[in-house]
Amino acid sequence: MKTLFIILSLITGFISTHAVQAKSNEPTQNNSQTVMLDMQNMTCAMCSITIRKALEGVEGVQSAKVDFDSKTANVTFDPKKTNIETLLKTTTNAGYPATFHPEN
Ligand SMILES: [Cu+2]
Repeated sequence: MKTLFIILSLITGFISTHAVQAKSNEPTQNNSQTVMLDMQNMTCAMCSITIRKALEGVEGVQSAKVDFDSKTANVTFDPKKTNIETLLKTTTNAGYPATFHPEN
């Protein structure tokens, strides 16, 4: 019984050590993607705050910068946790239908 416990500890220790190494070896670029969204429905500065808060509430969103003058949102997110479709749905649900703005 004691031997079994030692073997199990060795195995779990081995797995966790390797999991940590695999994680730290991943390039950080793979964990974030930035997109630009167009939202023509914005009518005042308060709208941009509403949109920013809605986007920041999405799991995986790392930062959301909403600009009222250009009526755009710059969103950085973890592509493993969320996606553009979810971001578009989120702003639409908040009252601001958005479209994906491809980089020029
Ligand atoms: Cu407004």
